[in-house]
Amino acid sequence: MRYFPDRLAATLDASRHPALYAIVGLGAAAAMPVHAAPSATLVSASSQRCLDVSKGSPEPRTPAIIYDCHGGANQQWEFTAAGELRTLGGTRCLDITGGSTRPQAIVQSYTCHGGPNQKWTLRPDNTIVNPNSGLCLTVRGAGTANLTGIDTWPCEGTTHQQWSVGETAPPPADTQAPTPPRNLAISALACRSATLRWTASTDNVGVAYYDIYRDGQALGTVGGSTLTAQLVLVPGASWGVYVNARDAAGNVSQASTSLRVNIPQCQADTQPPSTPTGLRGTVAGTTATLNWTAATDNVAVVAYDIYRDNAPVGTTGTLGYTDAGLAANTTYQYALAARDAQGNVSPRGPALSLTSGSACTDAICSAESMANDTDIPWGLVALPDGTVLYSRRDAQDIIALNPVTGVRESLGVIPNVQGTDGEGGLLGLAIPPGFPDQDPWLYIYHTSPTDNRIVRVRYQDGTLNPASLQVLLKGMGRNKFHNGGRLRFGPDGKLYATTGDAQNGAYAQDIQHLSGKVLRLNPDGTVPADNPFGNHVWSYGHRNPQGLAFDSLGRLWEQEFGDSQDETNLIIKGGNYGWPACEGILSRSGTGCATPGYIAPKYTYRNTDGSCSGIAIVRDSLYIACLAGERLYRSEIRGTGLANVRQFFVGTYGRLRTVEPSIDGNLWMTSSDAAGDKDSIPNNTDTEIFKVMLKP
Ligand SMILES: [Ca+2]
Ligand SMILES: [Ca+2]
Ligand SMILES: [Ca+2]
Ligand SMILES: [Ca+2]
Repeated sequence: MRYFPDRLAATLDASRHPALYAIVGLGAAAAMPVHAAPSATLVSASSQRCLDVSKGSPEPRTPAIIYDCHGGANQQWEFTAAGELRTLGGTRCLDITGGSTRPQAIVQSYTCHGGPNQKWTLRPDNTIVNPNSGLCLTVRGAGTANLTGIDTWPCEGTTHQQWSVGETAPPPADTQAPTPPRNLAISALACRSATLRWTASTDNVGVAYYDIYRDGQALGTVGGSTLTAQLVLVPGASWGVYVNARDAAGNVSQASTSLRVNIPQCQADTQPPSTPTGLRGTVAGTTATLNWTAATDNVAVVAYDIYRDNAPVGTTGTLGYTDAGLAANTTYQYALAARDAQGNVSPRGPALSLTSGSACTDAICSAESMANDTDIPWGLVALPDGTVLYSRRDAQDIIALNPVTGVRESLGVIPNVQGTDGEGGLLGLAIPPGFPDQDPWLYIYHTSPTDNRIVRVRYQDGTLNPASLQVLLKGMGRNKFHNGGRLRFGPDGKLYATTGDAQNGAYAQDIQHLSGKVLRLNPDGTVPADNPFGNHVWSYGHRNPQGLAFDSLGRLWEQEFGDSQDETNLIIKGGNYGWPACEGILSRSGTGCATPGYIAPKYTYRNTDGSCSGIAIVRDSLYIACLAGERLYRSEIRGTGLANVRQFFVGTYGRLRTVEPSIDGNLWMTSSDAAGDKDSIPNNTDTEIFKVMLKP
C-alpha cells in the first residue's frame, strides 16, 4: 500500500507531536461494508471511562479519547476476524495516525483499509496491542479525565493500558418493511369460500405475519410461514383482495397488487322480487321523502330503483329515499321496482303523486349538478372570488371550476404524486386565512412514491406555479389504504392535517410517528411551539382520519374511517382516540375502549351506512359526505355533542366523498363512483360536482 502525507495533520496535537505527519491510505474513498455483528464498550481500568470516538463524529481522523460510558455507537467496538477494531456501526476503524510504529503516535478513528496500523489484538492481561509496532493502546499521559486522548506506548501492563469488555450493544432496531407479497391467486372458488395463495415476501429479518384485506377491510391474519388463507366470501359480491406482509418489529409492507374476485352466487336465481307496495311520501318545500314496504324475493332483494315521471332518479338498498332539488309547485309521479342480486327486476309498483311546495322549508333545500368529471374529485376549496378549486386524485391535477358557468379548466399537474392502486394520490386542499393577498399559497396533501406529504404551490391571478412548490412536511406512511389526506386551516392560523396509519395500527399509538394522527403545522411547515409533544402531532390513536372542520367556538371536529364502525370525534390537543385497541365504541384488544385516557367518539356509524370522508360546518351544523353510505349526514352541534342527526340524499347521487362550505353560506359536494375508485388509473370514473342549497 502507498501512503501520502496529509495536510490535515494540523488536526493533531502539534505540541506533543511536532514532527508527526498524518498519512492516509489510498483506500479511503472505497465504500466500506457495514457490520451488524455484536459490539461492546471498552472500559479503561484506570478511569472506568470508555474508549470513545470524539463527539461521535463520522469524519475520518477524529481522535480516540476516553469519556463517560454511555454505550452510544461511538463507544461500541467490535474485534473483527480481520483483526480490526471497528466502531460507529462498523463503518470506522481504530487507526494509528500516520501508520507510525513509534511510541506516542496518536490513535484515531479512520476509514477501514486493512492496513497494519489498523490491527489490534486483545491479550489475556487486558492490554490491546498493535502487532505491527508491538505497542499498546494507552491513555495518554496516564490521564483519567474525560477527553484525554489515546496514543501508543510500550506495553507495561499498567491500568492506563488495560481495557475490559463492557456492555454489549443491543441489536440494531429493525426499521425495514418486508417487500409486498406477489402473485396472488384464488382457487376452490365457491359462493362462500375460496383459497387464497401468494408468493412470500422477503425481509431483512423475517416476515412474521401476512394480513389479508378486501377493499380496505381486514379479513384475517396468518403467520409468516403460511402462504395461503381460507376466505369467507359473500355470494355475488366483487372484492378486491390484497395482502400486506408484516415483520416482528411491526413494519408493514406496501400492499400486494389487488386480485379481483368475482364471487359466484350459491344458486342460479331467475325469479324477480315481488312488486313493491306501500309507497308513501311527504314533501317539504322542494324535497320529497319516500318510504315503502319491503318487497320479497326467493333469495334476497338487494336494491330498489326509484322512478320520477318514468325516468330513473336513483337506487337505494334501504326502504327510503330523499329526492331534493325539485321544481317548486310541481306535481310528480313516483314509482319503484325491486331488484335481486342477479339482476331480476320486479314490475314497478303503483305510482304515487306528490306536489312540491313553493319554498325551501327543510334544512337542505336542493342539490344541483354544476359539472361532471371523469376522475375523482378529492380536495376542494372555494376561493374568496367564488372560484372552486378541486384536486383530481388519479389525474393528479388541480381543476378551476367557474361556479356560474360550470366551465372547468386544468391548472396543471402536481409533480411527484403517485397513487397506491387504492386510496392514495392527489388528496386534500386548503387555503390559509389570508388567501390570496397575504398568503397566496394553495396547500396540498398528496401521496408520493415513498410517503404522504404536505406541500404548497403559489396561486396568483388564476394560475398555479408548479415551480414554486415547497415541501412542508413528509414522512407520513403510505399504503394501498389508510392514507388520510384532509387539510384545514384553523382560526389560529395553523394548518391541520389527517394522516392514516398506513395499515399499521402500531403507528397510531406512537406519538413520534406522523401516521395515524391529526397533525398541526405552522404555515411554513415548522412545528408550532404550543404543540403537545414537541413535534407535528396534535392528536393520536387514529386509524384513517379524514375530514376536519372547525365550529364557531373554534373546536376541531374530525371524521374517521373504521374497519366496521366509523366515527365523528371532537379533537383535543394531545388526545388519544383509541385505535387500534378501540374502534368507534368496539373494543378490539387489551382493555379496548375502557382504556383510561381514550377519548370516545361523539357519534358512530356502521360503515355500510357511512364510510364518510369530507366534512363541513356551516352555521354550526355538521355535514358529512359518505361513500358506502351514499348519503349526506347533517347534525347540529349542541354543547359537546351532535343532535338531530339526519340523513339526506340517501342513494340519490351515489357515493359522496367531499363536502365543503361555499362562499355564499351553502355547500359544494362531490360524488365518487365505485368504478375507477380503487385504482390509480386517471379518467376512468363518472363523478359530479353539486351545489347544495341550505335553508338560510
Ligand atoms: Ca424488517
Ligand atoms: Ca330472485
Ligand atoms: Ca376512535
Ligand atoms: Ca381511477
